Amino acid sequence: MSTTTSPVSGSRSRSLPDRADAWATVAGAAAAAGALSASELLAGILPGGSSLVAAVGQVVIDLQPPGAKDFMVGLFGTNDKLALELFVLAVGVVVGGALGLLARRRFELGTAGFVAFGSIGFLASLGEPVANPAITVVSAVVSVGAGLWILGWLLGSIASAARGTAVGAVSSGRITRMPDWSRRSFLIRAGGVGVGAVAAGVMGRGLIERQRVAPVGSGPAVPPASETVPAILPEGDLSSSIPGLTPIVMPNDRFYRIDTALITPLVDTAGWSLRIHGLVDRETTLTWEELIGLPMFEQYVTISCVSNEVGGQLVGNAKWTGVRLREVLDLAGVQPLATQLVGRSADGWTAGMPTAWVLDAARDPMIALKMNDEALPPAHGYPARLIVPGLYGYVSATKWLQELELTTLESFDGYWVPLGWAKEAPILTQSRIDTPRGGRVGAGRVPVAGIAWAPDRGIARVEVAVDGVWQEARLSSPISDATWVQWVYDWTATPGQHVIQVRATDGTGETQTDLRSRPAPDGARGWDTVSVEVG
Ligand SMILES: Nc1nc2c(c(=O)[nH]1)N[C@H]1C(S)=C(S)[C@@H](COP(=O)(O)O)O[C@H]1N2
Ligand SMILES: [Mo]
Repeated sequence: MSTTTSPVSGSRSRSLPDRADAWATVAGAAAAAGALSASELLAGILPGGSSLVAAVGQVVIDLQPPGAKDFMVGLFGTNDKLALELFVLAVGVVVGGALGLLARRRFELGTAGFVAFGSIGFLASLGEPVANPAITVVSAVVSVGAGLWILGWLLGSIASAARGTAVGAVSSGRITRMPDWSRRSFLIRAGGVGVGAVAAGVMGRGLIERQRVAPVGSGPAVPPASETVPAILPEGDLSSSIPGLTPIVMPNDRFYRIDTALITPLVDTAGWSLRIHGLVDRETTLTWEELIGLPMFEQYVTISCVSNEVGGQLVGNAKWTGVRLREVLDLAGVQPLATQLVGRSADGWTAGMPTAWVLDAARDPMIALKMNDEALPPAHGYPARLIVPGLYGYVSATKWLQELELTTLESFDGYWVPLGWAKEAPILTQSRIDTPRGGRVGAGRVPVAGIAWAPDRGIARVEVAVDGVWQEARLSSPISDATWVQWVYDWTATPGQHVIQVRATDGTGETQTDLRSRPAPDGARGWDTVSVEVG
């Protein structure tokens, strides 16, 4: 450009690099999105591959950064997982934007950044139990390659537009913008990459989850139980006549799910074994065949998440089939010094519970292999998990079980304990109003109904208050002290605004406190309360 350029056109020509920088940022962000979605798609197509986003997200969960503790407190449900993965994705796209800027100046720098990015994802995926390192390396290389190709392609279109502008600037002395045609074509390309990335990412994640719906065990199937429980008849389930009431047995596909695994671990029964070690007389390892050769029994047990809020849905009742935990522990011989049993999963997660609780003959803790007569769904711990009546899931219900370690209460803390949750956590007595859940109802006879649970003390009584006047509700016949009951109160609703509350009394005679508390550190307290408008 000549030195005679006027100050005005000089300032205009400075706006070109600024715009080109903005476009380079967009190019880098699109390239990062392309790379991440390529990895998602590859992981969906190649079993044993690993999603870069999930791998990095898993590291974030497992590192539990101390500063993020408050954000992390809460036992990973579907929404937390989605939020974390979207966060990782957003960081990836922002870093990609920065790399786009670098790459516009020196493409090697951008390349180095993308390679570093891919390497971090690869290293993160090494911690994933189901990832195959060879497949992961290939998919990381292909993903980074796809990102760099997109970056080069988009930056190339900015560069050619800029060259066109420079020529125009010389000839006309005033064109300082990317011409419309090339800006449009850049935006179409970048937008196309973005749309393609979202589509590939969604499709890839769908394929990944599909791999994990059906059990993959190539070992023999679980034999029928020798000790069975009677089926629940329709007349024993009040939900058949009360719309909105929770069924006695929660179907597997509606059962709540909580765990720290972003991608469901896939465990094959063929290579699976259960190691029982620590303070035992003889360290013992059971293969899948050996485990399913033990006597099999069934029981209904209600499990709950400590993160369940008053009125929340993180509780479920299922028929579990499996072997008695004590029978397995006896094979190894629990030493008297052992005060804690630790369950450890295929993904390294741990739960610690008092041996006094699991060895108490009054209850039947189990290694469950079936849920409602089907092999455990992968999301619920296939092929084997612990079910311990009376304890919250985070201190007991180890899914994808691989190890039982006997130790002392002092010498080990399970996964959630250092994060501020109670070391010992029996399930608190709770009750929930399922219907009406609020809003408007018609006047006249309205069944107020829900469930109540106090595993494994049992439910003695449920009371319902309408506008503060307590009345006893009728209960479904309890399956056992370890399971929830349904309750119904036949209310004659009169026009106006009403407040409905519920409270349960457990088998020891203790009634739920009305003092509300948050779930942390040992479970939420308080009465479920809804307001309804009748008329
Ligand atoms: N391996 C593993 N097992 C786990 C968890 C986990 O994060 N990893 N979460 C526990 C928690 S907090 C609960 S509440 C129950 C939930 O079991 P569900 O998902 O089958 O309902 O699983 C428990 N078992
Ligand atoms: Mo939980």
